[in-house]
Amino acid sequence: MSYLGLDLSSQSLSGLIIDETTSSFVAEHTINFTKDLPEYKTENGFVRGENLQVHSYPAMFLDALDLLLEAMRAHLPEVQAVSLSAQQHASVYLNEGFEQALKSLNPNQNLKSQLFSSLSREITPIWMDHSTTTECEEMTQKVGEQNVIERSGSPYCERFTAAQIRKFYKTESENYDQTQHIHLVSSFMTSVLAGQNSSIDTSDGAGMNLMNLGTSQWDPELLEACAPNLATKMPSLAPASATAGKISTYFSEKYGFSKNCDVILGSGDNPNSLIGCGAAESGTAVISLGTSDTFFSANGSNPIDTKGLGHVFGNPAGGFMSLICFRNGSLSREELLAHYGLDWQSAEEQMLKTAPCPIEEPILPYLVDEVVPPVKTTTQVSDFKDMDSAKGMTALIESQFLSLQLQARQHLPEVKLIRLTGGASRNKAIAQIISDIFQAKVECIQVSNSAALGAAMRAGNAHRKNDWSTWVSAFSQVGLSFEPNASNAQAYAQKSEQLQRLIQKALA
Ligand code: XUL
Repeated sequence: MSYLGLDLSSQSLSGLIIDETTSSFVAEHTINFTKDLPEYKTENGFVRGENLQVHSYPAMFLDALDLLLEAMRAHLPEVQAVSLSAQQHASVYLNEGFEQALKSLNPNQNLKSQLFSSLSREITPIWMDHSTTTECEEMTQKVGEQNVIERSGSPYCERFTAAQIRKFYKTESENYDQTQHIHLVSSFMTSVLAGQNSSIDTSDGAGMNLMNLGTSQWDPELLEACAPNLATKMPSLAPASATAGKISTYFSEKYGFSKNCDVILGSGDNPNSLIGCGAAESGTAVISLGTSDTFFSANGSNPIDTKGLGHVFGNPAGGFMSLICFRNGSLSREELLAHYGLDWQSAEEQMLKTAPCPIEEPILPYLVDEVVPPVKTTTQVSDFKDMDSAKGMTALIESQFLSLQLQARQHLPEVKLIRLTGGASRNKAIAQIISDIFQAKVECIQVSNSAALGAAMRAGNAHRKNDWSTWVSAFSQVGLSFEPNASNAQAYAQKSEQLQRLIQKALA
């Protein structure tokens, strides 16, 4: 019995097939947006516009899906169920032709040519877009900060869908009026796979500032504050384990899927990663090292983070998860790496010999505006010119995780076990620094794409209706693990205090 998990991240679309019977990984493939679809002229998979706008293209996602399934076709006939993970918050806008276009997809043509005319907006604003401060302020004024936190689990945030929808309505009102369905990327791609308009799953739906966490339904007051007639444009909400339908005949005829293959609702990358990392029960924190770094953990049935320091999303296994997102993740680390002309392997060797960094003061690690703490860009790679590469890389990475720990502490005062995932989780130096800073055991799960794994596990679990533990013990295997070095505890505690003072100064 095999299951396909798809992961549409900021930079790529990946597929991972797992086999439940043999507890094995069958196939994996990735389409890199920038490299494999150069006609969209993206950099790292997205486009930076003016005034902090960042967008991607739904048409590119469709092209990537055709390319990926073509490459994986040998394994697709065995797939019993498929589900998808996608970057959170990003929205896709569709007109009245969408449902009919889905129903009449012709396998002799590609997806893009048949669905392009259903888009009422050519771009999708993604989670890196920071251009909607005014819209956040307007909605906060109407609803009240504490009220939106208690209803939706987060204060109004620039990257969240409500602020993006409001901006679209304000700046392109005609196109907004033409819009009949507003999807998240996860529910858009799920609709395509199932050949019918899909529900949004409540885990990813919680990242929109529109869903009421208490009722798991759209919140009329939040919809009203966002844009006119919004209730008529929102798909229904359903749990992540719900079935969107059987796979569309486009995919069975073109790529050889069985006609019986189930499509399980898609969800966000962080909720999927929680599952893939085997952390769906409270007690284990996850740090995901990707384009953004995120810190998250399951938090039982308690939906409220009254301080609104981070966000509360749904846990696809039931209950809720809390999450903090940091914009200075891998791209900032890689910018400095490129400045030193290093590759990760040599940087890792140098850093293992250098941590803790011998420089006296930590450096503010914000090469781009940060979400939490809300500090504007403080640092450029040229600020590292007086440090050799070993010190510079160590200084940046230590400060990134000291900053992350300062925020994480406010959610989870005591962290005993961290599961590490994402591209950079293969780096032993980074893992050891995290273990030393938190003075906690760090375990790296063997599969680096825990979001695709989580989607595949969700597909399997929803199809088989069996226990999560079966999937976790078979697939969320721990590879390397790191014990905290007690002799570094004091140096990091001191640096943490210094960094906190620097942050307070930057915020003043
Ligand atoms: C979470 C967030 C990011 C994206 C990245 O709130 O914005 O982690 O989901 O894909």
